Amino acid sequence: MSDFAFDTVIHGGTIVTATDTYKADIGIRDGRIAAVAESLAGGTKRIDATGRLVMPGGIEGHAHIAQESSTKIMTADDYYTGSVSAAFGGNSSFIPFAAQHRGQSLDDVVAIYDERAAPNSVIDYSYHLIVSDPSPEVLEEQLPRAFARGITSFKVFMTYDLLNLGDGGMLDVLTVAKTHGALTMVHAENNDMVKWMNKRLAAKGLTAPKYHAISRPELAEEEAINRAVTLAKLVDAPLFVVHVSTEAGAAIIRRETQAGVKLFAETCPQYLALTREDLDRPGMEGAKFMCSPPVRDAQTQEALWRHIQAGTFMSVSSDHAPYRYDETGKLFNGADVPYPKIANGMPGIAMRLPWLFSEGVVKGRISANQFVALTSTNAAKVFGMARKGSIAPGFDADIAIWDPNETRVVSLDDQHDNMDYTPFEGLTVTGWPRTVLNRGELVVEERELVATRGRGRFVARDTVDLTGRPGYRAPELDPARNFGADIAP
Ligand code: DUC
Ligand code: ZN
Ligand code: ZN
Repeated sequence: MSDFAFDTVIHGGTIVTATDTYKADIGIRDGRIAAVAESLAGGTKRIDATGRLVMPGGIEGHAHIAQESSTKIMTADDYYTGSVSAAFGGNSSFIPFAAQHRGQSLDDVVAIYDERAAPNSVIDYSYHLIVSDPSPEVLEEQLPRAFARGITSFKVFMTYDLLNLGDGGMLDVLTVAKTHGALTMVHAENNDMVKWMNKRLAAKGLTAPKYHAISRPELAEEEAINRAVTLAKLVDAPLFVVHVSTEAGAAIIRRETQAGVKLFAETCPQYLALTREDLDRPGMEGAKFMCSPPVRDAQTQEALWRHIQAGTFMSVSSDHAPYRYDETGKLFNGADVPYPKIANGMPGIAMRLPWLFSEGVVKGRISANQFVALTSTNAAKVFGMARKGSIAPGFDADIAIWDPNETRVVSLDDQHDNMDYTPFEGLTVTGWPRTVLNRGELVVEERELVATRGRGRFVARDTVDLTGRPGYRAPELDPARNFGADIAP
């Protein structure tokens, strides 16, 4: 191979993957990594990465972009601002949700999100579906069609009246997912516990935003995670528990993963960075920190860090759910409404990686390799993006070049989203991505956006990789036990 065969050479940097840290150059041709070697000459473009860390671009596995909530409040970010913000935060691809509202066909949902994403995204994208209406047509025809198109994961809810599927609905969708090699993601909070808490709080007039954090008890998450995992075990289907916010929930994930259950889970920076005291602000300001499940306390933060260190979580995702602090978002239903009428969610897609690098790697809680696994490599594997998430010949040239020493105080200007606040405002963060490539093309160059709108491509994803996860056989559904009832999915 000629030295001059590369479109781009990144030279002089320190490569960090999920397993290794070493000095080498990277040669890129036709959007892929063509060579990794001690020294590479040539390249139509040469990028000097001296003193920098060269890591796989982040893969954001949990974001709400151009998505209406079940009560019809639209997120502030569309696929342009959402992808731009993601890229400034070191991500080279993302997988937002495409949400079904009851009565809608999944074919229509996918078509709507294609229209929203394709002309706008500056980075590669895919979707997780949100399934709220598992009718026979959805289960038997529409979901399999979506899987065949490479949308191989979907989220279901155990809470919210307009989304909650009930245990029977969960079993139905888990079974379809298992049959097609797809992955069910779950928002696990006990709906009736939350409604009961809401009723008690309302009766006493306790409706300020800070009571949101009280209304969704830790036990509601613990109970629902336990139930979701048990339902998945019954049908031996893979399950991904999103936004785990409690020590007890994480402990269930750890125990059942060790037992071989086909289980995956994530937590999010807000559960490590914020506490319920952040909701206790004058007037409605606490609404900015409302998300579900809610942020908890310092003891929980410590416990979640220990679970990150021990490998309980396969990823740390942003759960970017941007609702502005105005009448389009948080104050959609009025400037002085009870907390159940305020949209749940906060922005953070640009902060996920810098915050985790600073609090995790710089402060010595996790290695840089663990950081890469948690922010890119594991998501690529579990969500079926075979060509992404690492730096090696044959992989897409999805690369983030970081200055590990740059220290800045977080401000709204750094977010490049369509928001009017960031919950991370004022935090001091060390280590920032400066340049991001996606399939070899520069998206952000030295903190300047250089990508054109709509350059990102849809990624058709593979089925979930369950290597090393033997699963669980319920005796009553085990043909080998010969109970004479052959009904196992
Ligand atoms: N669940 C999410 O994943 N994000 C925002 C709100 C919610 O309930
Ligand atoms: Zn959720
Ligand atoms: Zn979410």
